[in-house]
Amino acid sequence: PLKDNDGELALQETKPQLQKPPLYKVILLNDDFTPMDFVVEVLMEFFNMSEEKATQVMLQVHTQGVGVCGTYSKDVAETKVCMVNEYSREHHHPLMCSMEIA
Ligand code: TYC
Repeated sequence: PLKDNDGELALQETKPQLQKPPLYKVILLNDDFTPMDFVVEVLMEFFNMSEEKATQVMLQVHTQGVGVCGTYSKDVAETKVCMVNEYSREHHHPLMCSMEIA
C-alpha cells in the first residue's frame, strides 16, 4: 500500500499533471507543377531554413510525396499553413501545405 511522508496510508497518490499542449507537424505535399525554386523559397521564408536544408526538404517532398517543414503548437501550425497556401495561390502555384498531429 502507498504511504505518504507521515507513513499514513495515502488515499490519493495521483498528482495533478499539467498536460503539454499537442504539437502539429506542418507538411508540404508534392505536385507536378510548382517550380522547385519556389518551394525552396517558401521553406526559407516561412520556415527559416537555410538554402541547403530547404533544398533537402524540397527534394524529399519531390521524391517521397510529402515532407515535414517543422513542428509547432496548433495556432502557429495553422497560421503557417494559411500563409503558405495564400502565398502559393497569389503566385498561381498549386503547392499544398497541410498539418497533422505530431
Ligand atoms: N514536383 C515539383 C517539380 O517537379 C517540385 C515540387 C517539390 C513541388 C516539392 C511541390 O512540395 C513540392 N517541379
